[in-house]
This record gives sequence, C-alpha cells and structure tokens, in this order.
Amino acid sequence: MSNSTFDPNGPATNTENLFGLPYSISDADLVVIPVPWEVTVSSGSGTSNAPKKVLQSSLQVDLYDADIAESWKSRIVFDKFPANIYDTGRQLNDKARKLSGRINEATGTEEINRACDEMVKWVKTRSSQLLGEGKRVATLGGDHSTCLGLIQALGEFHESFSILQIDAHADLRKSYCGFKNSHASIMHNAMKLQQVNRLVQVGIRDLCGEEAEQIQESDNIITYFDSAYRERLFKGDTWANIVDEIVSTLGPQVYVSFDVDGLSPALCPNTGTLVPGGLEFQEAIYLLKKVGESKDIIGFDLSETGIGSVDGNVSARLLYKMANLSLAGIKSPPHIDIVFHM
Ligand SMILES: [Mn+2]
Repeated sequence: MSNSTFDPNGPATNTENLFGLPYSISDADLVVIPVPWEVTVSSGSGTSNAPKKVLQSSLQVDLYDADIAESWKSRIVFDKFPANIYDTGRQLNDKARKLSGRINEATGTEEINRACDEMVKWVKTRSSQLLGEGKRVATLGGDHSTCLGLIQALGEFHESFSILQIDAHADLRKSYCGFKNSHASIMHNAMKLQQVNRLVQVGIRDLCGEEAEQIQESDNIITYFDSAYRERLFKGDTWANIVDEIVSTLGPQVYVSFDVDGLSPALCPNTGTLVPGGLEFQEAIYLLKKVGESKDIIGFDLSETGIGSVDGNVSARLLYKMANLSLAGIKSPPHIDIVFHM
C-alpha cells in the first residue's frame, strides 16, 4: 500500500505491520525488533509469543495521539520475525526449567548461557545496523533479558545516557539460577556499560537482599520504590511532583526499559512474575510523557508482556506512546510541543 492511499482514520488494513501502518523497513524512522525469547523465565510462561500478540492488538489502536502532532505519520515498522530465535528459545526453555535450582549441573547451564549470549549478540548486531542507518530502535520481548543487545548497541552511538526502568523487580542480580543473562540480571548487565551514567528505577516492589545492598551502595542507581511514593501520595503529595523529581534525576538522553510487571497486575494479568501494587496506566503514560517533554528518548524496550487480550491491548498502547515520544525527540529535541487538534 502506498502512503498516498493510507487512511489514518480507517480500520487497519496492513496486518503485517504494527498499528497497520503502511511503511517498510527502508523508510522506517523507528524499527521495533521482535525478540521472542524466554529461556530463563522463572515463573509464568508465554512472553515469547508476545511480539505476535502485541502486533495483533496494535491493529486496534487508533492513530490519534493528543500529545503528538500528526502521530500517524510516525514511521514505525515491525522488523522481520526471527523464527530461529523463537525455535531455539522454545527448545532451551524446557531444559532451563529442569536446571533451575541445580546450578552444579554445569554443562547444561553452560549451554544455556552460551545460547543467551548468542541472542544478545544477534540483537546487538541488528540494532547497530539499524542505528547506523539513522533509525531509532526498540525491542519487543520476550523476557527482559532481550533488550541488552540494544542497550549495548546504543553505547556505540551515544557517549552517555541514563536508563529509566519501569519494573516490579530490581533486576540487579549478578546471576539467577546459574544463568548470567537472565531477566533477573538485565540491569546488572546493562550497568556494566560505561556509557550508562545512571539507572533510575520506578515501580520496584520485589527484590532480594543482594539487590537492596547494591541500590544502597551505588551512587548511580536511584530507586523509586512503589511503597515509598504510594506513602507520599497517601499523605497528600502529587504524582506530578513525584514525576518531576524522577525526571530531574535523568540525563538529557534516556533509554526507557519498560517491564510490564511494573504496572498494576490488572494491566498485565498474564505476565511471568506478577506482584501486587504497581503503576496505573495513566500514571505510567504521564511519566513517559514528562520524560519525553524534556529528554530525548534514544531507544526503549517493552518486555514480559503476557499473551492475554488485556496484556496485548495495554502493551500495544504503551508501545505506540513510547514510539511517538522517541520520534518526537528526533524532530524537535529536547522539547515537544503539545498540539491538540480540535
Ligand atoms: Mn524486569
């Protein structure tokens, strides 16, 4: 379909691309790489099927975004589905489940660590290629470990950036069940990059002692625990104040890592590791919007989406908002003009 025949007000007709948009990789401004991988998922499964679920749900998202002028012109494109990554991941997930908790079985653990390294390398190579062509890049997991390659690739293109992580979990474990590239270690691994100047975590409400210690000891990690800002809200503080504070801790260039379990369980009922509490949808959207208004969102991921219809619906909308905010950062950094079409 050519752009000239595309009707942004009509139903989605291009069911192969996110939001039914009529663009292809060659003319994309932002490419979403699907990474259907959940080898080291520790609890509920299904997120390796999330890229297809979110693609399907995205066809129902209306293209009007009150915060972004002519948002339907955002050239967002879904990258080719990596069937080999999906197949390898499915085979290894069974093995990983059997090995979890029996980390002395070094051979099997080694095989899985090697495969996870390969997945990270593949995401990094593909991301670097697209970033080299001047495109913005996002990953759509899969479990949270799937974004590491993108963060590493961004390190080759930016001297310094902050990570905003929305998540129920701190993900700072050095390894988990013997697996080095587990979803539970993603931020520990991301922080190894010298280009990451700061990690700001929001929604955190489930962590181990080792992680709590790391948060306390590190000057580069700022954690907004769910319980702490809820208490402020109960006592009369506002979400606007708390968000201003969060945004002020971030550098001018920001990578957003969005694990959907950072949200209230009602919004991600089929994610792998649910935790009560968390952000409401509009709280998350307001936070993202405020980050986009004063920072350049240089890349992002959406991870751990489950395969229910609520899960797909919520994630498709988060994906659209983050994509539009990231693209607005290219057009008019660092401030986005808010345009209302009445
Ligand atoms: Mn996570």
